[in-house]
Amino acid sequence: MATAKRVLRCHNCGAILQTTSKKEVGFISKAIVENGVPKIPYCNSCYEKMLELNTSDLQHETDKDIIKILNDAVATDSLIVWMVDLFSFNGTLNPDVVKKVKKLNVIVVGSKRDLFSSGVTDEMLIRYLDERFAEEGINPVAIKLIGSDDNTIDINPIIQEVKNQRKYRDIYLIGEVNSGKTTFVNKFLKTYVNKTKWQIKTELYPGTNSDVLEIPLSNSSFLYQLPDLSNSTSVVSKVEKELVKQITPKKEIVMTRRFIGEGSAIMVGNLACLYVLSGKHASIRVFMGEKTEVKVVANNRVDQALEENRRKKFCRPVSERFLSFRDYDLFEYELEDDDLRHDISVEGLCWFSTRGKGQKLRVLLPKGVAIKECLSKVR
Ligand SMILES: Nc1nc2c(ncn2[C@@H]2O[C@H](COP(=O)(O)OP(=O)(O)OP(=O)(O)O)[C@@H](O)[C@H]2O)c(=O)[nH]1
Ligand SMILES: [Mg+2]
Repeated sequence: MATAKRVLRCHNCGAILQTTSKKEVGFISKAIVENGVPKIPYCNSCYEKMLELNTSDLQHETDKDIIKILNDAVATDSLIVWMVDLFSFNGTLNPDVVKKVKKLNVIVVGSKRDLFSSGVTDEMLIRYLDERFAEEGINPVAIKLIGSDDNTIDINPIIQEVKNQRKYRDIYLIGEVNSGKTTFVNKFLKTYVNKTKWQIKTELYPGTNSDVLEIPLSNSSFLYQLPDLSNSTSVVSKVEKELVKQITPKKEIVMTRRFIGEGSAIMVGNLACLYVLSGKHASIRVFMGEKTEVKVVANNRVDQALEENRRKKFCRPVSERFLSFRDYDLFEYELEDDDLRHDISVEGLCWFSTRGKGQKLRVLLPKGVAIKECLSKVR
């Protein structure tokens, strides 16, 4: 009597699994079968596609011109002023730029301080910036904050700090799109008096195709404002223009709380979602722009809820660019049980904050967007 042998199908495409022909459907490597077929088996072709689904290039795009210009900054041991937008910055710095400026004196300026409530102290934000830059091997010589894009803010303390640190050297001002460089320079120019033989001008930087603003500081030193660093890992670079307006806070950053536990998830429009995979009920704070909305759904309904939200727009912002789960990446974190407040930040959109109790969390976000877990910005 013959015994029955189980015939296995690929869990994804349903093809009958076979080890004989790579060209035919359902091919699975002999080695995998010999090591014991996985409980949920996939043919090689589906398996590779799945791997692609969950990985995407998180590299910042780096403009070659910026690197060329920074080579000059290195050669002349110049002072770097690095502006970061305190709302969207989540600690992911462009590694090529980091590598260049590491050996130089760097002053970090956090812009848009005015978007944080009065309960958030300068010390908290400065400590946050210090920790994020230190992680990348940069120990800033000073960290300053700047807020408000009207003219009420006094930037003299920053100018004084820059003067102290400069010691007759050139200054290179760098920062991502919208980090506040122009606003800062315009304020600086309000009280600037040109006592040099040079003019302020915007010119193609030698050997590049990039315009650089040059402000003479003495007859032999300049402030150079570089072109924008790429924000290719920010939600801002992935969504439609109108949506950028929606997610960028104009007023004080909103903090909303949801008390959720295992099996629940918080959607932020269709641009991010935090799932609680395991852990007790806990308060999760979401910090975001005033037009951004959140909604709690069951973990196992997230894909469906995203699909419904695209049609009904019950939780904004909704981008038309993300049509299915294939357009998102997933990351998981197991927080330490340290009772400290941790942030999981989605660059350019929001950050989730909760106390570390050893809970397991999963985050869904548009492919290529940078995510980072660290101790909280607002503690
Ligand atoms: N609330 C607030 N908004 C600011 C501040 N600084 C700049 N902004 C706003 O942020 C946006 C970008 O500022 P810019 O100064 O143009 O930034 P940039 O780095 O020169 O950016 P691009 O040249 O556009 O790449 C503008 O809408 C400003 O009004 C600030 O301190 N607080
Ligand atoms: Mg500008």
